[in-house]
Amino acid sequence: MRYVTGGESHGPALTAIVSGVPAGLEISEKQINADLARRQSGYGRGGRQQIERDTVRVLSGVRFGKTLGTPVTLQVANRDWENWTDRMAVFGDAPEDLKRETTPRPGHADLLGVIKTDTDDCRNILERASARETAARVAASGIAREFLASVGVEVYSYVRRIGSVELDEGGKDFLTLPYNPLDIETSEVRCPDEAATASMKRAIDRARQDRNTLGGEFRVIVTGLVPGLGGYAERGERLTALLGGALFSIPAIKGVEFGIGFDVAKRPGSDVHDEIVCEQPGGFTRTTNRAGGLEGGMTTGLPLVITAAMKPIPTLMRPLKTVNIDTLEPEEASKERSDVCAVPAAAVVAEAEVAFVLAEAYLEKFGRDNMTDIRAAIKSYRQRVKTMSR
Ligand code: EPS
Repeated sequence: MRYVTGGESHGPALTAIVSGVPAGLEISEKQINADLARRQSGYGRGGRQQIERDTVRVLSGVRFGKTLGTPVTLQVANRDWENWTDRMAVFGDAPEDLKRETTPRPGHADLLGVIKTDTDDCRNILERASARETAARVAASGIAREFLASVGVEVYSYVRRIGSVELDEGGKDFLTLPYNPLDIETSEVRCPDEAATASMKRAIDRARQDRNTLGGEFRVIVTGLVPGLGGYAERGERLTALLGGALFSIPAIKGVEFGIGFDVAKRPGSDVHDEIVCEQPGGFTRTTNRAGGLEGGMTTGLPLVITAAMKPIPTLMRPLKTVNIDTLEPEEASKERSDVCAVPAAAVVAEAEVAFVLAEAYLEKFGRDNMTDIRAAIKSYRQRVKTMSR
């Protein structure tokens, strides 16, 4: 299963085409819209989210609510487009009074995009480098999520840090989902703890007053996976690499850790690896989940635990110094309407990316044509794994 997206932030729409989708998978527009709404939410978002009401339109690949096994085309309209029809016109000349963006923001793709594409307007870059594109990713991954749900896999995310405010997670073993999903979904920053939520919101308020921005950390947790997804034999099948790559493809993601993450470098081997036991019924499992559900590039069957760090958004209301690309004189970087903090939204986008990689890993292992054969293959594999451990 693969996807490609098209669309500018202030163009008419964002589009995603998902190919390699098996036939017979039930798709719910409502579910995709719920994920789109989760991506739009979060304390610290900017004015754009007041304009948009992201909803999906499915244009191909689905009939009577089920996939046909053909490419699925999904579209999310940009409501803001109507305010940009002249400045973002697809054809015709630029308006006489068009104000080009000539002061690239440090930390954004502006400057290097201008150099790379030989343009004199940072808008040509920022329209696509904008995290608005992630709405198309979330829509596309709706297909992957439906697939995973239909084989018993659930994908969650929560925020564990905003700036210097960290959720105290002492004592969590990650052998199961450590929080109640409702506590996550009802927090304005996707943090399952009320006191931490309040502190994070205060930190965002302070950053806004200071005309600054904040990054943070979030976790994605996936439950219900079969062991042995991915592979150890080829670089392109190691899930650690595929998941890491997918997460690093999200704008502003600067770090990804699995399980105890960088702590592996500090601890002795006996405090890093997870001892193997065989339970009846159930089969092979582990007493700890420090590896975060991946060993040798494959799933262990325990929850997948991934932590990612997001940098603060580079659009600052108290801008950093830059150089004007017309005059080559020092100037302040451009100020665009933007978010103070988008960590909760990035967590939802990360769920989407992780879901896509895992859905593809299932299809690689269990076949791609139709849901009946795939479900049968998973059932028989689960049975074999159980029998092996008797
Ligand atoms: C975003 C839409 C954008 C930004 C933000 C994310 O809308 P606008 O540029 O019209 O305000 O709010 O984009 C960025 C953070 C960025 O760096 O470009 C969205 O829908 O997620």
